[in-house]
Amino acid sequence: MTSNAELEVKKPLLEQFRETRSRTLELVKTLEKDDFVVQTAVFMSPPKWHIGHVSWIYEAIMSKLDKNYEFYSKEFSEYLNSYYQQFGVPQDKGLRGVISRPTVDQIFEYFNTINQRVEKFIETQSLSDDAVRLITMGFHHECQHQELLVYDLQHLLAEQYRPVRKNKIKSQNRVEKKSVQIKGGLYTMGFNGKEFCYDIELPEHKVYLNDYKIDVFPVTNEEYLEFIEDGGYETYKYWLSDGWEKVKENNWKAPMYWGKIDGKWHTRDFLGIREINPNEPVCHVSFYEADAYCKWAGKRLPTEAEWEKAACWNEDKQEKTVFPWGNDQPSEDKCNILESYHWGCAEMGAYPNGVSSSGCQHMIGDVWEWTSSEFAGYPGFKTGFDEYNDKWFTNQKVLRGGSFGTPRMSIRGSYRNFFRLDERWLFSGFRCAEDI
Ligand code: AVJ
Ligand code: FE
Repeated sequence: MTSNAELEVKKPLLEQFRETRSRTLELVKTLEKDDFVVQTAVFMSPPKWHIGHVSWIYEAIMSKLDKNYEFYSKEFSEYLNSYYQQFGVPQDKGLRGVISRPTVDQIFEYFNTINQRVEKFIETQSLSDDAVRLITMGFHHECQHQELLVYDLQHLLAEQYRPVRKNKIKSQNRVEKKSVQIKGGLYTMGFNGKEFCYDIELPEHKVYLNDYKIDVFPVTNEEYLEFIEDGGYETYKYWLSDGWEKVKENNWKAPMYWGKIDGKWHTRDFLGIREINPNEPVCHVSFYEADAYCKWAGKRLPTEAEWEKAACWNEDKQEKTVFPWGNDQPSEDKCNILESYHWGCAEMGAYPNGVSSSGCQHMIGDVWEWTSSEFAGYPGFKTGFDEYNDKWFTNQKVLRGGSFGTPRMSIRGSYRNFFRLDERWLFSGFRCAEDI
């Protein structure tokens, strides 16, 4: 017998689960079977692996909540375990695409079986607050992989012939280049909403900020081109030493996916091969490139605390909001990410361009924004799931905001994404800050 109180928790949990699972399937519905197996780079994963892995994580979660839980198959667990030593020795990431078994069909069968198991688990187990939190983390994990899957699909498909589609991207009408001033002092950073957040967004804690300036818009392609044309990639003095090494080692001359055709810069994405749109935020740059641009421009990257305060602090009301535009979740129709992927894909400005009360724009839903902050636990950090986030607390930088590929339900102002300093296959850009 399920009580009403339990139903109140279980019903939305089941709804969120189904919504998340069907979004995963939607994302791959136009693929051919051949597409599912290919891994186009060591940092990518084949679509079939994502489909399996997002399912496997629910098994990992259920095994933590129910000591008697039996995994579907040892072979599947070995292939689908990304990096959790606690569940055995994970397979080498670079080899995910050289394995033909489990087959694509078997992976989909697995996906469906796990659907039934999770639903049954939610329906029949008595769920503590911690159990609800862990299961919800499974949904958010799946959201993370939906975005990673989109990166991988772009890498897989943009490399191959595709007809050029009509460029549906809205131009952003960024006429004036300007920045806003933010008052310093003590700022309490971290998540303070009611819904789900990751362990790394907690606890809320005070940081001291000096007064600073931050740009209203992320750096655009047009602005970034000025850096390129001014010899940015050929001038050591703009670069961190490690960054300069990467520039030379990889022969970087522009952001990832850029190439010159008839003397003009083009990019390759879900729209096909198209000329650079000067108004879009620059995308597919590494931390090193973002940092070098800032140095060239006489500016700097914001810290993540500065980014968060500019995005979510309402000075008039003296309160922090969950999103730059307030506390309301972005609505479905304003950011139909699936529609974007399938029809001209990846539209910039997929989320409401809620101007933050500080006056900043496009802080969420265009590109992830590099910050100068090292990825580490906040003071008082407690792990929410061993190995998920906390073992990555070295040699990575925090990105804030969220991209046009981030699912709506997982977007919020306190979200901390993190990548290594030379990674640029994600939807990454940046905005500049300045001291006063
Ligand atoms: C936060 C995007 C770096 O890609 O490993 C996926 C997200 N964590 N599964 C990653 C994640 C566990 C993570 N990033
Ligand atoms: Fe994962």
